[in-house]
Parts: sequence; C-alpha cells; structure tokens
Amino acid sequence: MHLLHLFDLSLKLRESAAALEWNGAEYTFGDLERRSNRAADALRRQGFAKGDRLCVQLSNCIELIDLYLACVKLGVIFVPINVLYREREIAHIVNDAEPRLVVTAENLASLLEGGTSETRPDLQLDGGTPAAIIYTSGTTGASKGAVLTHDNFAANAVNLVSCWQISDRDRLFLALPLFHIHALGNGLHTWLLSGCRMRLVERFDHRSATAELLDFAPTLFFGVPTVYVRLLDTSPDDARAIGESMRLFVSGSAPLPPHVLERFRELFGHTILERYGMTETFMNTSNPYVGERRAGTVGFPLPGISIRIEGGELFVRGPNVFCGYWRRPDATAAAFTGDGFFRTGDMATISEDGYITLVGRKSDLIISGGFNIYPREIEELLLEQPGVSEAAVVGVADEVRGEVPVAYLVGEFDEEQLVRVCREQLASFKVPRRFVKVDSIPRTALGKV
Ligand code: MCA
Ligand code: AMP
Repeated sequence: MHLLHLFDLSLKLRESAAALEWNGAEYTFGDLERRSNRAADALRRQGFAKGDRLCVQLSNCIELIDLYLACVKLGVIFVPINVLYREREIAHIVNDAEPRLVVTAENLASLLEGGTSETRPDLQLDGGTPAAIIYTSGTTGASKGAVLTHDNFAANAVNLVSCWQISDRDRLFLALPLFHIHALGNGLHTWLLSGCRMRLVERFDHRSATAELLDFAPTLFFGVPTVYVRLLDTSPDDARAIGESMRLFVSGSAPLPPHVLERFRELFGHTILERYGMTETFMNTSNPYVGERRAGTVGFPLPGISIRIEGGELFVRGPNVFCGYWRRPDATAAAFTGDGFFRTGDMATISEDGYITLVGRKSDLIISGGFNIYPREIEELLLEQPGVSEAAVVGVADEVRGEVPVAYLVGEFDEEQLVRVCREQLASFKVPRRFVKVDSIPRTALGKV
C-alpha cells in the first residue's frame, strides 16, 4: 500500500482539522498537504525521481515533516541522519546511500524556496517500494542501511493505532527525534493515520518538559526510559495534573527499569506501557492496552507478527520486517533464517502466560539515553590514535541514561588527545566517559573481549 492512502485519512478527509502545533503556530492537515506538495515540487526541480535518496540531517521541525511527506509522494527514499553525528559518521552514510542531495539547516530554506506548485505529484507505487533507509547495527564498526518499505511503515502504524486505541481525539506530545524509528515510525505515522493533534518540539529538554506537558495537556506520550527517569523529578502536584489529562504513556528503545515504572505510577497515576522494537522490524511486541502491563517485560507479539525463540535468540517474521540492508546482499542473507525469520540478536524468554522478557543481546550494543552505540566503531577510532595498541569499549550502568560507554586501553597514550579526537569525530553520546589504562584486555580464545 502506498502510504498516502493511509495519510489521506487525515490529509484529505480531515483537511480543515487542527493537525500540528509547532513553534507556537498551528497547522491543519490541509496546510500540511499543500506544504508537502511545494516541498515535492522543490525536490522535483532538483531532479529527484522515484528511487532517489534524500539525506536529511535536521532536528525536529515542520520542514522535516514536509520533506518526509514529499518523499512519500514522489517515491523518493528518505534517509534521516542523527543531528548529533559528526563528519566521520555522516560521511559513511552519505557515501553508502549516494543521495542526490543532503539537506541540513544550512541549505533547507534555499531548497524549499524552489517549490511553488501546490498540486500533488501523480504517482502510483506499490507497498514494496522503499520509503526510508535508516542506518543501524554497526557490529562491524560501520552501520548498514535498513531498507524500510511503505508496507512496513503501514503495518506498524495500523497495529499501533489499533492496539493502543489511538484516535482523532488524542493529543500527542512528540519530543523524540524524528531521525529514528521511534518518533518517525510510531509518532509521526500514528499521528497521520489517526488524525490526532500533535505538538512537536525540537527535542526533549528535561528543564522545560513539565511546563510543556502542563501547557499542552497531551493524552498520548512516547518516551525512552531516560525521558521517564527525567520526569521522576516532576513535583507531585504537576505530575498529578499531567497524569489527569493523559491517556497513555509508552516506553521503548531500551529496557525500562521496573523501579522507574513503579515510581512513575506513584507520581503520575499511570502504568507506562512498554513495547519492543528495532529499526529493522518496527514494533514487534507490546504490553497490552487492557490487562496487566508487566514490569520488566515487553508483552506479546503484535498482530500478524510471529515470534520464535531458538538458542535463546528471538526471531521475528511479519509485514513489519524490513526487506534487507541497502546494497548488502550478504548481510541481508545472514540476517534471515531459511524460512524468512529475522534474527534480532536479542536474547529473550517467554513466561507460561506468554509475556516476553528481553534478557540481553548476542552482539555488543550499548544503549545510552535511547541512542545506540556500537563499541566497535569507537574502538576502531581509538586504535587509529598514536600509542593505543588495544582498545575495548564497554557499557557501564548509569542511573539516567541506562548505560554510558567507558574505554579500556593498552598502550602509552595522551588522554586529552583521545578526548579531543572523540569529541571531534563522534556524536557526543558516543564519547567514552572514562579512559582506563590497563596492562592487557582479557579475551576469549576467539579474541572476544
Ligand atoms: C540529546 N542531545 C540532543 C538531542 N538529544 N541534541 C540535539 N537533539 C537531540 N534530539 C544531546 C544534548 O545536546 C547533550 O549533548 C546530550 O545529548 C544530553 O542531553 P540532556 O539534555 O542531558 O539530555 P537527557 O535529559 O539526558 O535526555 C536525552 C534524551 C536523548 C532526550 C533522552 O537521549 C534522546 O532524545 N533520546 C531518544 C533517542 C531515540 O529516540 N531513540 C530511538 C531509537 P552534550 O552531551 O554535547 O551536552 S529507535 C529504536 O531504538 C527502536 C526502533 C525502538 O524500539 O524504538
Ligand atoms: P535500534 O536498532 O537502534 O532500533 O535498536 C533496537 C534495539 O533496542 C533492540 O534490538 C533492543 O535490543 C533494544 N530495545 C528496543 N526496545 C526495547 C525494550 N523495550 N527493552 C529492551 N530493549 C529494547
């Protein structure tokens, strides 16, 4: 299914309804339809055609939505890039995706100025057409592009709207970054499908979050665990007031510690609903909307999604699962079993009454504040530095961010220089908090730390 058929339930059917609050202004779905037609016109004038890639490195803003919708309308593949990424990280994505254009805050305005036509492009396409490529899972140091189709986005949105009872009566407060699946796949798509009102903010800022929530009085909120840990600092009166208007708090992207769920319930009067997803698969499992939301678990498979646990690893198959890694047939083949199940790399157990619990990961992955860090990528950079002969980066528990990276190094090195290089070349959340000098790094016979 072309995603537009879902979006038209709002863009066309609810044309004059309030759709978006952004930066103090209000927009209807009709406004978004016209704005994205102009953005599509601007892209077409740059020579964009179906199948071309557009890289976008922007924090949350209305123009990012315009560009995404323009891509959907043109069959152009949207490639979002984390705004915190530095040159080295961006270069890898741009070299791999080979976009026709990279949009940043610098060239955004001049690009959009070139779009004047408000007529929607006339384009038929089927659901297997790629809608986005999102870079992820760099167990080899370099990340791979997960190719996500219109059908993948549609299957996820339909599941969540139905299972979480999202409707046009909802008010969604979206503060997570639109360059990841959490906000893009779950937030933006359920908003456009349900036709609810959304207030978008540039980013989640714990200093202003309470005031924003009180002011907007949302019914629906998506957060990563760090966001919920931050919200535990809300005063009891404010928390009660926010809880009164709220219908549903959802958490995902990293494990929500049970004590956070408990404390949050006492303060806000709501049991956070935890679900589990991946960039390659969108949402796989969710705690129930009605019934027990069990702390420490990620609930049950969502509709149409099959789950199997083999050798402790969770395998998943369904219309939500991506079609492969961009230009990486070997990696794609290795990621699937013979009967079409995707190997998630997540280790899981299932209780007798069917609740799934994630118990670890097969490969090294540090999740800090909901952002993924692949130790290998940082180790490779550290090993390029003078004096460093061995490097191992590991995740250390952190109250707020869940985990933070720490580097263990063998050799004679200048710590200040390492900090400087990491700051220059890595997103801030990847910079090791500490550099620990050790005599040797313990490894297994296979060389694994
Ligand atoms: C954080 N920073 C940002 C942003 N978020 N900068 C620009 N835009 C952002 N969106 C930077 C800050 O500038 C600061 O940098 C550092 O991160 C920490 O900021 P702080 O204000 O202390 O933040 P916090 O209170 O600790 O909260 C951080 C956060 C952020 C808001 C929770 O980590 C975040 O937005 N995480 C969500 C990531 C996400 O959406 N993941 C989903 C992946 P400096 O250190 O230089 O001062 S998708 C996924 O995992 C799957 C599909 C799934 O299941 O959802
Ligand atoms: P990404 O590929 O960046 O989207 O990250 C996906 C990974 O995040 C998954 O493979 C899990 O390891 C982790 N993840 C997502 N949701 C949860 C959750 N609710 N609990 C624990 N881990 C999660």
